Amino acid sequence: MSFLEGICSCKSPQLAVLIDPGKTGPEHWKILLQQSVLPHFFMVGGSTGGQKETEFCTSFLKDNQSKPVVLFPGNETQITSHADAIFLLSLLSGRNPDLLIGKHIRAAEQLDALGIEIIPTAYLLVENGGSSSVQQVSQTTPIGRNDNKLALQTALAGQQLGMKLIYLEAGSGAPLPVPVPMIQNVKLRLRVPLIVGGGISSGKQCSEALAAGADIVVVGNALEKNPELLPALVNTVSRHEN
Ligand code: 1GP
Repeated sequence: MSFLEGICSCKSPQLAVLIDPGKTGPEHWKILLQQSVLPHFFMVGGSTGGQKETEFCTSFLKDNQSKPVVLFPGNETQITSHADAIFLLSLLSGRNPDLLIGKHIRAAEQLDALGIEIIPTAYLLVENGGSSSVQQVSQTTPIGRNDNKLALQTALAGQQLGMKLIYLEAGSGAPLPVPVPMIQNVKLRLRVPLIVGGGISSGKQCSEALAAGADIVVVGNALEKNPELLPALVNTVSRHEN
């Protein structure tokens, strides 16, 4: 079964832990892996790291635990064959052609040769009450926090273009996560799985995103600050199992 088939056939919500190899190293990763329970899968990526850091981190995770590892590339160099899959992100909330298709073209031959599972993912940046690195790096305007209509239209367009996942992103370390009404509104009309991330730093926020309809919740920053929060987040997600 492919990684995507596993996600689509899973009736229960999932927790993904995002590891940024440009900001953290083996000391941090070891503490995460020593926790009593692990997330459903790991994501590797960030705004600064390159190929070397991505490969090192991905190999470390594959060698030291058994959960899938998925690339979440912040740029086209963050690619390695050691991962199980890659979220091939297209920033549909913005109008930066490079992030819609340009980088994808530049990485296409390399990706094709790697042979890892490619998961086309509609990436929607949502206003977060501040500014995030993805906002600065992408030079795009995020979807307004109250613009549920635009969020839904953009998510549906992604689905109609054949994208396999929709990712509502408030940005790493966001002061405010994606609003609950926006998650609810998008989820109502969506047939593909919905990922929600950015600024989720407690079991309560994780629970709210799941109750609103997120199929996968992503947590990064909060675990960089406190890896020991992981078991509480895993327990929160398991309480939402059907
Ligand atoms: C960022 O959605 C992810 O791309 C995770 O965000 O680091 O704020 O948890 P945080």
